[in-house]
Amino acid sequence: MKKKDQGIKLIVQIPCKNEEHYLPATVADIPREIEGVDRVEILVIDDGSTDETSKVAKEVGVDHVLRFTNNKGLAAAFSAGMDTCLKLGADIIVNTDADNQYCGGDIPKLIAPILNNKADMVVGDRQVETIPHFSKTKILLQKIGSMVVRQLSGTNIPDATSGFRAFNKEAALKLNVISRFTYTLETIIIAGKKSIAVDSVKIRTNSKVRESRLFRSIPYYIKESMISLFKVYSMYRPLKVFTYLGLSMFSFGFLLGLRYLYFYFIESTAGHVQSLILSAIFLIVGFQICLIGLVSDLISINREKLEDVLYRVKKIELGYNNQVEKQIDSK
Ligand SMILES: Nc1nc2c(ncn2[C@@H]2O[C@H](COP(=O)(O)OP(=O)(O)O)[C@@H](O)[C@H]2O)c(=O)[nH]1
Ligand SMILES: [Mg+2]
Repeated sequence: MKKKDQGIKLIVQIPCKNEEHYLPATVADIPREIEGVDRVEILVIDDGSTDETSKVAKEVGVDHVLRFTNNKGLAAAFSAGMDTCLKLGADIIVNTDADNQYCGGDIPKLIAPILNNKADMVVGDRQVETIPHFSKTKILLQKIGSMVVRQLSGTNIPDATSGFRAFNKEAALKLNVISRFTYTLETIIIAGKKSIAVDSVKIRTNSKVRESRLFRSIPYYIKESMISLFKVYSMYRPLKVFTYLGLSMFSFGFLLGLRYLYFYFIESTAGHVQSLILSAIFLIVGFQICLIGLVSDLISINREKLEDVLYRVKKIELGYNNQVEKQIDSK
């Protein structure tokens, strides 16, 4: 546990799966002395690598290695890393990729808004359109993805899939990730919904050393991203999601019903029973989906309370409960 007089501690976490070849360059690129920070440490999360990632990490001077016995996925590794950083007494956590995609020299720029108390979470903006090795399709997908995330989260982040990020303790305590595939989109939505102050700074990227493992194929990437977005958004705004869905079905059924009544009373033509049945089905199902929305909303209120309890428990566990909140300005 961190002692009070130790100053500001920054931990750079690197989630890794089979990264023995690229990790040394990534670690070498991380500055060990940064203005405004008293100590810089590095944590590698070795997600069940079958190569020598953990050994290499120690050889190149990584301070902490968290090793999983099997592969749990990037989002799980990210969360476990955040937890570990907090336990190691981090005041600021920076996440970066093991393939040296992001320029370590930009870490001071990335953490500046946190040091200046302007943000709780900062996302590095790669300016994807300027990256030479990104295909046109990849750039377009990243742009669309970022736009959707901006809409859903109500934030203004230009590069939502960037893995180069900084968090302060407050943000790290509040972000509970549920996805398995990626934490990038989810954390921005949670930040928006929980009013965590998010900022973005332009950062540089290094040249490509290997193919992306997350962007395995376009359909896979789209599918996983959409599942993650839908799950998280409906978790935080269930009433909205279900009401939109339910009301559109209900409206369709209603219009179909009107059509039946028109034929029955005005035109006095028999038949159209099939459309009446369809109308009834849409009306009933649409109404029930709205009700499911209500129930989900009640459940989500419980989740909010549980998350608040979790936040407080984590603080007690980490020994923060005796520290006066930064925001309180007492005499
Ligand atoms: N923990 C964990 N990390 C992974 C996994 N797959 C990729 N990564 C890490 O995620 C980061 C980004 O992966 P990368 O393949 O470069 O994807 P990119 O961001 O699309 O370039 C790297 O640090 C990888 O080591 C995984 O299954 N588990
Ligand atoms: Mg990469």
